[in-house]
Amino acid sequence: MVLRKLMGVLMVALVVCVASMAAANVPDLGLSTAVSATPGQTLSLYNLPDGGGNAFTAAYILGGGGQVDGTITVTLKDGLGANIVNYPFEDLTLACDDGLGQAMVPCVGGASADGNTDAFGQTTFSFAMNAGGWAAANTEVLVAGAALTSGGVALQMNSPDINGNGTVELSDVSIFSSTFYGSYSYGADFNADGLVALSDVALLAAGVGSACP
Ligand SMILES: [Ca+2]
Ligand SMILES: [Ca+2]
Repeated sequence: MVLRKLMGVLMVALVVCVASMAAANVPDLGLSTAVSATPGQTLSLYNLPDGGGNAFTAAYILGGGGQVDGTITVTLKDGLGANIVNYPFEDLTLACDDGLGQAMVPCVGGASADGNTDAFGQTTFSFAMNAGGWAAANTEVLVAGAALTSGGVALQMNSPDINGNGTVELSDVSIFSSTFYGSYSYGADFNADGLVALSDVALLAAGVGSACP
């Protein structure tokens, strides 16, 4: 009888132990966080498929006002609140999708973190991405393909690769022209100042011929 009770206690201890092992070192999407270096302002990033677009440190303020640091810092925590150290950078990626058919389209491996997480469970997104496409939506941080439930950052994405096919070519120029002479589209407002103007033509020209590596 005593032995049976003891076995029962041992079994419970084993189950608890296995459960906490499962939570340890596995990123918790609710406890892990993503923050912008310039919180409280909606920013916009100009991307090119060949990586020649802007670094996050030179993000445009949406609506005009110049460029500020839009670096994203991610802190990875497990279900017990402990830092996740040395999590692989290639499994930390960004997505920007308005759910209405417009999205940032990264090249293969083109939107991953700067490096593996450090001793504090942290890494950043600061370097220029390899990406095209656009969306007037928040940027989400994905951990092994799943978005943080704690929320994304107020950073929109656009690119002269307006159609998001990985190359800035004639069809993008044609889409741009129809916006330039037609109604406003954020997708063609590369400096995000609220107007599709000559300064955007310059940013379009700078991107012509750019392609995914
Ligand atoms: Ca294109
Ligand atoms: Ca503009």
